[in-house]
Amino acid sequence: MTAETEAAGPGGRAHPGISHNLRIDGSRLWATILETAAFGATPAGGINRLTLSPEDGAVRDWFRTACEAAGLEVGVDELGTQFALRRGRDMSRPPVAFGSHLDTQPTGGKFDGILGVLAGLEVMRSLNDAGLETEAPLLLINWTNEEGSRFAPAMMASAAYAGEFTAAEILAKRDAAGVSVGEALDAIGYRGTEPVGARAIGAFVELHIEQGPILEAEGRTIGVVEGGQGIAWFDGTVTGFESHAGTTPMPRRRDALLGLAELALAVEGIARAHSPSAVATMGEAVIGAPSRNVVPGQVRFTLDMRDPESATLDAMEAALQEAAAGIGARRNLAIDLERIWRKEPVPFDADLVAAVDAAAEALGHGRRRIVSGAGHDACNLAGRVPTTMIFVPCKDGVSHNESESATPADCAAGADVLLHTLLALADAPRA
Ligand code: HGY
Ligand code: MN
Ligand code: MN
Repeated sequence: MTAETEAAGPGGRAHPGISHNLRIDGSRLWATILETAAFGATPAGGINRLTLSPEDGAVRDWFRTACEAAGLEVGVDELGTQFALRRGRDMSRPPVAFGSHLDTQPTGGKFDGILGVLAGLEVMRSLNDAGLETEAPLLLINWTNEEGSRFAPAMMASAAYAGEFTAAEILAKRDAAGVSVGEALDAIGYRGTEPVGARAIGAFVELHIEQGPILEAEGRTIGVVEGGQGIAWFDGTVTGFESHAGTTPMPRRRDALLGLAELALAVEGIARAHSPSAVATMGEAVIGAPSRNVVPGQVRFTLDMRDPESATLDAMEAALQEAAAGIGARRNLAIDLERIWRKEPVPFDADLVAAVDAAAEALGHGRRRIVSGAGHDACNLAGRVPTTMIFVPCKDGVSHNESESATPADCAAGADVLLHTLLALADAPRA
């Protein structure tokens, strides 16, 4: 603990906006961030910890041990999501939940998702140090497969918790190597028995790095997040005709890769046509049976399109289909697109957003309202329980890159705002 522990003590007078003059232990939080970064560490200083990989299994074991050492009751559901419960005075109240994810992208950093889980652990440890018991219980969560890199869609476990998928549908999802979620859970021993969605949650607050440039550019410490933007994911295939690289005249080719190249530029144009809000990314492209001296006959690809407005997403998808049809006709290619996931833009709970704002003000942190460009488990929870998020800056707004970076001070500030938001919610008079 770095400060007085009781609000009413002499010199420990809390700001009117917060109930206790508590602060988390920033150096202990930072130490856990560096310690867990070893699980899947890459030579470039990032983390490659794909969901349900052996590295993910190891960090889950670390997390369970740390939670149990903090006196928390740890449970695991059918999809491997970990729940760590801290009992409250009134166990009839649904817990106030918080957390994020410990899985990463292949070129992940030390903070995306990880900060939210480890700051939650720090909150639990700090409450223990202060001997503070809350009215409502507290629940720290590590959601399975937020990133969606190995298994699609992203945020799948929280989506199942929110009722958007059944557990069976998720367990049957397969990765590029044909391994199912169920098989991968069994391989690391994290297929729990707790039914998905069975655990009550009264509210959910997720701390996360912004993963964008706004807070840093404006010199603000806290993002008071009002919602998440919409996301549409597509799987696609361009089919042409393999032919000899040396003997096939250019006009007679049905080159699938050139078709994809033209579609990629069309997608960029679609996003720019809806600038500055819209974004679109072709993150994967695989030539079927690649060979240096064969004209590509098939390319499989993925596409991620986002915008804060649902109608804009609709317009982008219509423009995409039109562009694909035109390119296919001109180049005599078949371009097949399947939308595999659509996440509507989601507003967060106004009362919880206000609670974050009040905590940030009481703690004296510069802040601004913001909408999340990234998807988060909170965006799924918001459909089922009162939910909000807290952002802190990351260096140059970079994320999903091994150089992802944040400062110890900003991480501690975010964790303090999380702590005091949770105290306000957990000690509020029963609704
Ligand atoms: O894709 C996203 O927005 C998140 O990082 N999974
Ligand atoms: Mn994340
Ligand atoms: Mn991410």
